[in-house]
Amino acid sequence: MTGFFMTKYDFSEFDFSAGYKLLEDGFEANRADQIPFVQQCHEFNMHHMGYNARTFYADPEQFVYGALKTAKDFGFDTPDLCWDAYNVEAEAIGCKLVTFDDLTPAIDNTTPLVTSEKDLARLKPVDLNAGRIPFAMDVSSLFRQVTGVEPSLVYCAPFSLASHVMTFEELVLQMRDNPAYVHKVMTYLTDEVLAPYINEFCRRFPKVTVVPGSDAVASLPFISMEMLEEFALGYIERLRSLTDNKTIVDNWWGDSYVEDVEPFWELKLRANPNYLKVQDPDLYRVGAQKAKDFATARDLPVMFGVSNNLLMQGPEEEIEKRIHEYLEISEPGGRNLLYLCNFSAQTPPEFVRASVAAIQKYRQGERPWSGQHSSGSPEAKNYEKIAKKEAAVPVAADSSKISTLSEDQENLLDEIFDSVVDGLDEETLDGVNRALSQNIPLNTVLDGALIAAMEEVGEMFSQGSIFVPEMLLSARAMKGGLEILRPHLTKTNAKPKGLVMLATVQGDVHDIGKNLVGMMLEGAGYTVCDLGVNITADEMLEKARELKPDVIGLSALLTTTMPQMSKIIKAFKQAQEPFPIIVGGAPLTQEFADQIGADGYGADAPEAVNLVHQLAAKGGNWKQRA
Ligand code: B12
Repeated sequence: MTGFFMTKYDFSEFDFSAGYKLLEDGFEANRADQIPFVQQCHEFNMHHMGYNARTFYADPEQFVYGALKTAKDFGFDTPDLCWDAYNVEAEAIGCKLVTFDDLTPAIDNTTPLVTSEKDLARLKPVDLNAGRIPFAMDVSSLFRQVTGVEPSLVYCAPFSLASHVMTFEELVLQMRDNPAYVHKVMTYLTDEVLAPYINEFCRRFPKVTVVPGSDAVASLPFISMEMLEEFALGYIERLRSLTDNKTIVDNWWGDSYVEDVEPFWELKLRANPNYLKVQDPDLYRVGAQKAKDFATARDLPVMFGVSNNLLMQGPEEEIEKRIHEYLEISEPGGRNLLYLCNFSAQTPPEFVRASVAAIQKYRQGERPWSGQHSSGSPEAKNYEKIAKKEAAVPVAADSSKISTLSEDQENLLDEIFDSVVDGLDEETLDGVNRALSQNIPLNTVLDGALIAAMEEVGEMFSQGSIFVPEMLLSARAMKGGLEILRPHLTKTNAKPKGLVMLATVQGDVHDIGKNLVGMMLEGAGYTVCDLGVNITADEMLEKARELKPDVIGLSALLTTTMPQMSKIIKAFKQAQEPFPIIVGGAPLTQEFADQIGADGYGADAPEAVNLVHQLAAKGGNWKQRA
């Protein structure tokens, strides 16, 4: 490990010294005459080189050669040596890594590594020869050998790592229920996994001064600012003190979700005192000038991140316009960096070329969009927020049953409703128990309090007045209430509204959104069978034949995995299995859903519930067609 490489690739064709000089100068006042750019693009490198992902993410020589060759082919200032940053440490301590032929590998946390303090006690300090830690070290060594530049180890920050080992939902719920347990998990990950790994890296590469970490999970609105400060920032600061202040984290999203963004930026600067980084879509919504002013007032460089969606979808003119706007706002005073946020395997090479061409054009003084700034404008506020369809009318609670209740009983239903909305488990359980002992009809408790409360929560989430954690807490309170009612409902033959089967498609392990959809559906009275993540068309077919669901819901968060949805729908059509299939996930649109022949598209969890209501109200399409 980290020896001298006798490599079969010819690295002599590369010279990025000018780009690295520019990059270094970009951080220093009045040194850079041009604004340097960096890009995240490991998957694009793999695709451009025609490599298989299983070797590319395992063979240091192929990985480094692919990065350097692609950078040269496309004229990047410097190559991107960042690998799949979220996976290495998790795999090394025992999480399951799934690999693919044409996509970045991913951690499958369907069966979490840590579900209790007992599991935690069994975990050992990280073994620095486990998983792909040797790959990460070797990539760094080889990179230094062939470029003469010090490498940077990109690590997975404590909070995102905790979401891998515990699952995101459990992490969020336990932060409220048992914060001491979460602190133990975070301390283990920080002290016994990340610090030893990073310190070993710094021992091997003593000239490295900055070790950047990735922490996308610790973003708004997935967690609140308070959670972020205590559980994410707290351990980044702890890690900094254990690593001679070399570690930083610079990729929290969600700047546009808070009314006053400056306190959020102050937290960002504690995680990364070196510069302020803000990326699209938040940057475009909040305004690049605002970010620039904030950084300048603190005498800090600023890094502007250009939207991966824009870079992938174009058009070229919009790419140029955005890049020129950010470069122009960057310029006065120097000390800026432009970040092209993720070229994926699906980003068309012509858009990558257009991005570099736009930068070169600007550098040469050709500035057709000069003075035309739109980030931060009123129109920009909704940038990349999916246009809301007109919300379907939710199924109303059966008010005829409620009206026969006494005033005390109605007050009790209100109490249960409020407990669910506020995410209070014990109060919800207590209220449901009291409702049972007072013989309030079961369906009234269900429809008039529990389900009605989740409808309210869904509405609040859609309006942006609550964040993901509040929704998770409400869903769990609702579930607790439902568990008490369930045996009684079964006795009275009350049936669930229907069965919904959910899955994240093959190649994709994003499940936070899908799980929320599942919880909201349970909250709305459906039985949910969640197949998990990375599910193939064959697995879907087999399970659907067994369960005969009323509706199937598919989720995808990556543009590279969206085509899997079409594959599944085709497989069902070919097999003449007429179950209605609905689709969702951040990069999807109604047009895409129509194009692949889905039976519906939902932009968020409340819309998913409405869609399922509509399809189930038709009696379940598949039953009619069968
Ligand atoms: C958290 C996160 C992760 C976590 C996922 C943890 C987990 N357990 O899910 C980790 C760190 C593991 C991760 C990994 C990766 N990620 Co990621 N990740 C994110 C992030 C920050 C948030 C996604 C999220 O959870 N949103 C919150 C939920 C609530 O929203 P949602 O999923 O959209 O769900 C809602 C709706 O879409 C809808 N919905 C969802 N499913 C369904 C289903 C149906 C049927 C219906 C009707 C509705 C519906 O309802 C939900 C609730 O309202 C986004 C960036 C961002 N700011 O959005 C990037 C992002 C999605 N990731 C991205 C990338 C590139 C990756 C990686 C390749 C990283 C890398 N470079 O190595 C890997 C890929 C792993 C894999 N193969 O899947 C890109 C995707 C780019 C693209 N468009 O293709 C994004 C956009 C970041 C970026 N700009 O580059 N990621």
